[in-house]
Amino acid sequence: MARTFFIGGNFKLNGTKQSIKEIVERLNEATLPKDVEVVLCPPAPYLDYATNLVSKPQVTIGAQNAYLKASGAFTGENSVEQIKDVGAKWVILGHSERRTIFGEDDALIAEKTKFALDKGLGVILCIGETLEEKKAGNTLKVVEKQLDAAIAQIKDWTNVVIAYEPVWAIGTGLAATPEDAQEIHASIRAYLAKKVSSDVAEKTRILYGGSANGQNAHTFKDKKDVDGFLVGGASLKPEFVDIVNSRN
Ligand code: G2H
Repeated sequence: MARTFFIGGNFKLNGTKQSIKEIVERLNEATLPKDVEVVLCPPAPYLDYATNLVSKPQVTIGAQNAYLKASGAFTGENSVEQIKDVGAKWVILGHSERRTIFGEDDALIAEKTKFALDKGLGVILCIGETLEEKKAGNTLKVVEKQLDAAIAQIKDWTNVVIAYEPVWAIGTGLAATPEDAQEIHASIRAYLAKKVSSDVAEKTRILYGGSANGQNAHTFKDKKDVDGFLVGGASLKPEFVDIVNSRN
């Protein structure tokens, strides 16, 4: 079964109205493959603005985080309902920066995932090991534990995309090799088959994230379990278009 190539652009805490306009307009004007799904994730203040700028059907907007309450006394948070209200379709959950800087654990991320899916947002669920965990040979143990929490909460996987992002590769310029990424992605897919179902394993997109860029994206082209990328730094640059086109 062919899984639609998926490219997420995680702007993190970067961007202004001007720079976000330039990124979206670059995509609006580019020739993109029809069978690609692009999700741009600007900081929350720009979700509405970005939603109104996109003109291509294969490009939508996503948030970088969402809380698990619809409304109320939760200063500083953004709700799934508000994210949907401004036209965004996706949310990134479980990014390593949320886990390490903001102390989000597997249980909270799983709960947020369930909440967002129940309300109709797609979820880009991030998992990945640290350098210490990799060196100790614990990569699979770590990602399986992260997945276990989500598996316990997710009933319908249709709107879930998994992003495998080794923490040691994030923002370092040191991407995993295509061979290593393929091996981990295949293991993640096998784990989904074992713990959820072979159908979900077959259909769920597994993205690679961690220093993906315009130079290296095409080297993952023939890796059958790499279904796209979650791109950070390079999503702010013109080379993002090359990543979107990297399967051509
Ligand atoms: C990993 C990735 C995007 P970068 O965080 O989620 O960022 O491509 O800058 O490593």
